[in-house]
Amino acid sequence: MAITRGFTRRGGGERDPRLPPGQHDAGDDWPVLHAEATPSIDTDRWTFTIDGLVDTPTTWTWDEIRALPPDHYEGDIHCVTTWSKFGMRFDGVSVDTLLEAAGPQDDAAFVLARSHTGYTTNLPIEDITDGRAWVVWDVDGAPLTDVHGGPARLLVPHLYFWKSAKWVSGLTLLAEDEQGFWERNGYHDRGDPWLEQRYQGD
Ligand SMILES: Nc1nc2c(c(=O)[nH]1)N[C@H]1C(S)=C(S)[C@@H](COP(=O)(O)O)O[C@H]1N2
Ligand SMILES: [Mo]
Repeated sequence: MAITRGFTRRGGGERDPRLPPGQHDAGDDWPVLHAEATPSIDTDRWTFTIDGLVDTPTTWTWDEIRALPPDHYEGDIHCVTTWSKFGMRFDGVSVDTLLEAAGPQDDAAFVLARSHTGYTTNLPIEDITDGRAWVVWDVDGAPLTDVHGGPARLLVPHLYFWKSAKWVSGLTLLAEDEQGFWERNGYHDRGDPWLEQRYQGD
C-alpha cells in the first residue's frame, strides 16, 4: 500500500491559510463563551434599536426585522481565546440595511453594540458597514440557540468574536469611541485577528 507523504498530515506542520496567527481549528466543536447568565429571550420581547447620531432613531420588532431583505455570511469566525471555526453559514440581515433606515449622521464614527443583558462592545463604524456585519438568527440552517445568542446576535466575523454581541439589542452611533465590557477589561478596541489585536496595546 502506498501512502503519499503529506496526505494524512498537512505537509508536516503547514498552516491552514484560513488560520490567523496564534489560532487553532476547533473542528466540529463550537465553544460557548459569555460573561453573563444565559438569558432566554422570547421573540415577542426582542427588539433591535439604532439610536445616537442618526437622523431617524429606529426600533424593529422581531417580525419587522425578519421582513427586511435577507442576507447571509459564509466563512470563518475567530475567538480571542484561540479557537477558529471554518465554513460557517449565518443568515440574517445586513447592518447596512438597518443603517440605511436610521440614517447615520456625518459625525458618527463609532458604534457601541448593546445586548439585552447589558453586555456592550465598541466598533469603528467602518467595521460594520459595506457588507462586513450582520444581525443574524440562523446558523448552518437552524435557529441560533439561547447559548449562542438567540434569538439574534451581531456578527462581525472579520474581527475577534467578542465583537459579535449575543442577544443583541441595538447599536448606538457615537462621535467618540466608548469602550464596551471586554475592552474596559483590557481587550483591544478594534480586535483584528490577522493583526493579533488581542489586548490594549497590541
Ligand atoms: N452578550 C454577550 N455577547 C458576547 C459575549 C458575552 O459575554 N456576552 N462574549 C463574546 C465572546 S468573548 C465570544 S468568543 C463570543 C462567543 O460566542 P459563542 O458562545 O456563540 O461561541 O460571544 C461574544 N458575544
Ligand atoms: Mo471570546
